[in-house]
Amino acid sequence: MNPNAFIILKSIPGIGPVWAAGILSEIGDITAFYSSDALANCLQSAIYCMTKQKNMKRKDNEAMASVQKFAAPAVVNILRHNIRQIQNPANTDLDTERIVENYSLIAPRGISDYDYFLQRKSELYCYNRADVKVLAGWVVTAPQDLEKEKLKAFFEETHNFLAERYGKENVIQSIIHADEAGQPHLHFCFIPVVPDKKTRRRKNLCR
Ligand SMILES: [Mn+2]
Repeated sequence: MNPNAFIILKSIPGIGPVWAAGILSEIGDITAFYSSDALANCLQSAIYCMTKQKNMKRKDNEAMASVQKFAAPAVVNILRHNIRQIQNPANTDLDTERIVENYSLIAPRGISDYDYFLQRKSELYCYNRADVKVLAGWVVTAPQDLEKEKLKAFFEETHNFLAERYGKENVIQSIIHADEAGQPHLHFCFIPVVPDKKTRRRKNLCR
């Protein structure tokens, strides 16, 4: 594990020692996993722990983070949903007037996010099975008491930390939503890639 990860994570406004330690202990260091199954299990327990924590009352000065995983058939829709290209989304609390406040932390690539996803995925080895989780996402919600002027820095630092951790080339979307009820939050979607020691191929998280 990168000993700096805790310090870097904790330096993000709103992520205190408790959350930093929590995130690191749930997810560990992705590069430490040489087996995709080990990583998948870790992500699964992360989701489980984060779900359990939902029942705990969050302090106003704490950020909230949770993990999502998606199999291939869900990817195109989740990416479109994040950029508000779904006509009749399931969440009805979207405020259409505030959609303009949503923004991306990734420079335009000239191709759609889904096409970039397909392109990057084609460079990786991946089990050919329908249940393989080919996309993962962190949802990081800003602390309730963070001043508005600090929101931008909060999301940028969180993005930089995660992009460094999972590899910039694996980041598919990094989008701030300000048009939903509750606090603004970051959707950071990436292809979870682990190095395969045996074949030395770059390998996708596969389960
Ligand atoms: Mn959202």
